[in-house]
Amino acid sequence: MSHDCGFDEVHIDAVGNVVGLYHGQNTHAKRLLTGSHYDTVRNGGKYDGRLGILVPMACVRSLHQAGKRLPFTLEVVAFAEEEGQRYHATFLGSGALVGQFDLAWLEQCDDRGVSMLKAMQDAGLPAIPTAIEGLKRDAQQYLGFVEVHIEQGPVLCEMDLPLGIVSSINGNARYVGEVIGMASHAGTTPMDRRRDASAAVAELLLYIEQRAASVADVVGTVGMLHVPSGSINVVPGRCQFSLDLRATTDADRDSLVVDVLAQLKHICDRRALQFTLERTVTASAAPSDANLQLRWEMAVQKLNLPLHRMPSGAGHDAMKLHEAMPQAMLFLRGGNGGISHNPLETITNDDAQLCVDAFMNFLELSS
Ligand code: HGY
Ligand code: MN
Ligand code: MN
Repeated sequence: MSHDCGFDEVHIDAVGNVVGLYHGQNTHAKRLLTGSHYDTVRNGGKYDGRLGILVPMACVRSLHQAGKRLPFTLEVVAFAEEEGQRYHATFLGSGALVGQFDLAWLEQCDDRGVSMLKAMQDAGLPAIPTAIEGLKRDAQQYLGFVEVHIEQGPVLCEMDLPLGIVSSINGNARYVGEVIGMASHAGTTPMDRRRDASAAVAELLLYIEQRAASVADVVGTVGMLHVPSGSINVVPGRCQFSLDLRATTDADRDSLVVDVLAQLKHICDRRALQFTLERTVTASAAPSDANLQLRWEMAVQKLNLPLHRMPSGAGHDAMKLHEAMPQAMLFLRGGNGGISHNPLETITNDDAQLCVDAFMNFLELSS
């Protein structure tokens, strides 16, 4: 994001978000906020997040080259951290814009013992509470937030559609936990005398798989499993794990959470094990704003493309901005069957161009 791309102002904010402003005809006019995240999951793809930064940048460049100004200022934000990989601070960048940066996060240490505070300072960020709290946007100054994102699933690919209209973003609850049993000799401990922590987590994982599969659009994932200082010939006395539980409604999400936590307790009681559990993410389901969604639909129809409305199984920065202002998203088809959070994530140039064209239509329809 730079001045030669056409932005009038560009800066890095107190938490590492990169913010670009393309002034409107009247600098006192309301702003339209857009953007996405530039961080990725470990061993992720190239387009998750970044597409939603590069597409509005391409629009700014076209507007600048044409000497065209919109009736509103376009504010493009590249969010510093959405995935919550290094620290348990999901939606860190977008959360700061809605006043939800938890200052306690600064004390969190990563797996090398580096605190978030030090990591921010090493990156040249002020990392001081007043600067961070000052990032909160006044929602009254905004028309809303729009985000372009790859679908990260197979739907548009299988329907052979380049663009999709997001109707709602699924609600999400995440936990990190540990089951504690007793390490013992793998050769001499009889099967009925073990307090095997990893067997308990395995039992929970299979429960989650069948419980989630029993309700439409509900998903549950144990993405991280770790036996600390495990050995091939030792019954695991500890097993760390994560939970990622999602549904299209908060009610379905919460019902899944209740069942999974009850099953965890039941398994540990039966096996005479203990467990710890920390909730790290609670993100409410985020229905799209009807007016902004309609404008996306009109923008896509202007390209003579069919409309397909769909929920988002993935979480996005838009669900954070949803807590402060109207939001709506546009999906772009992913290649390779829509695989994502994987280096095989891919898009085509033609589809990317359609996405830019749809965004330009959206801006014109908003003018
Ligand atoms: O996990 C998600 O849904 C997103 O990639 N943060
Ligand atoms: Mn992601
Ligand atoms: Mn993403």
